[in-house]
Amino acid sequence: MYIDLDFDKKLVNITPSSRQLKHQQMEFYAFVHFTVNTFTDMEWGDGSESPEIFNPTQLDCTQWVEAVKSAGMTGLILTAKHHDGFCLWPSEYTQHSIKNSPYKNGNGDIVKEAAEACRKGGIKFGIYLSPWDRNCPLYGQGKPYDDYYCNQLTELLTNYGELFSVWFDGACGEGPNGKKQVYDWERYYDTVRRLQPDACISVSGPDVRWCGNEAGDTRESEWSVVAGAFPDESRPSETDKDLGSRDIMKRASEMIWKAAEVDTSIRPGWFYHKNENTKVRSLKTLTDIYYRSVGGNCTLLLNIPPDTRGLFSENDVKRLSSLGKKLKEDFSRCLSEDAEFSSPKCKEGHTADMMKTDSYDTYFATDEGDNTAIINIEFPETRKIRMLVIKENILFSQRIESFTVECQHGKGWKHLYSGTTVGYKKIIRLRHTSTNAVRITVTDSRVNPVISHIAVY
Ligand code: FUL
Repeated sequence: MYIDLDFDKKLVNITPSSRQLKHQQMEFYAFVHFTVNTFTDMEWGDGSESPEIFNPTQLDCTQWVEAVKSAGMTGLILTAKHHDGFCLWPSEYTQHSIKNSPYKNGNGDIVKEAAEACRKGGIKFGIYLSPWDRNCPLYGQGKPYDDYYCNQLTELLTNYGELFSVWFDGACGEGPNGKKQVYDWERYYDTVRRLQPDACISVSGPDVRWCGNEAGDTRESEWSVVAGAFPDESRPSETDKDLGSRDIMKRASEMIWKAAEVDTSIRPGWFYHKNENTKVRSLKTLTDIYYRSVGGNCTLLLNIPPDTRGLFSENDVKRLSSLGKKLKEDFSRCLSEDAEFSSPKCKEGHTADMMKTDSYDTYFATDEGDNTAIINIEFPETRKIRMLVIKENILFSQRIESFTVECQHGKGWKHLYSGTTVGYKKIIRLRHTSTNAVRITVTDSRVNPVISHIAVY
């Protein structure tokens, strides 16, 4: 295979910012969709809903946080305002908010309650603020609406502590006057950077990329090094299969780091609908989504919608805790801790045993330009293996293009898996196999592979 080493070197120059790295390490976190839609049984409100209908009678953000934590999630993003324009906090800039609702006689602030519950529960907090506002009369008028939007952003970015994500939805429909707004994204980004420099600006923003669907589907090859710009009309769409292969990147005029986030709901809708109480996704489906996303170089943003009481529904709560239990069990016994890691070749000081610890401080690598590697993991006795975790040291970019996994079988080796990208984390579920040893062969990588961790379960 002909490899252009100079070009590969350009690719591996692209690495995550510290905010992007922290975000990726969160792995799995929650989305909470809550607004007037919860009370009208709709997915999108049109902005004409009366604030009077918003009346959660038993709202308890601690219940949300406990449920989210039981699944192993590390953060929560709340829809402070969805397309209907209704604000879950008492914004100074509109009457279309919680302050004109019966909730706490107009004295409530659900953004505050959620932020505090997250902080107390030890998870991170983020906000979704829909740029599309179907209630605001200024929408579609250009600067006056951007002023309004930035004022609201400022309220959210200054009054609720540290945020890990500011989630911008690209949806841009008509406002109450039939006009569409041209969003001043650069101004929105500047506002976030100024007031919350550690927050990632997600989806319609520079830091975190939409995975391209809302079903929980993932790509086989997910690259975090993608094109920022193309010189011509050949730009792939964000739903395309290939966003980061060498062929695609050769056409790019700018290269950036932007890892994918899989956003999907635990139910068919983003908002609560009573008739979906029996349609909560099964444990198997959720587990599959988890393994394909978190174990496929993506983060996972799973939505759980509170009901009209302001609580997560019983079925959702049960499902989250079973998911957490299942994931804990799956990773309860590491089989490679006392195994012997070896490799026929490595860069000086970066031997195979350095992959035993899950840390970027120690890592395995081969010499620059040597883009293949063989890693042997020998157990003290025959073990039944079910799962393999591989993590690249992404401080050195994402490099692995293809690899295989085999296990020792009699005197030879039996093929178990062939894969493409690894990135932040690859989880490979293997058919239960009894073996003495596992062999991982990196068959192609950019410049040379740099792997921080491998574990067998
Ligand atoms: C979409 C919205 O239209 C949906 O209602 C939901 O909020 C989803 C996460 O993003 O663009």
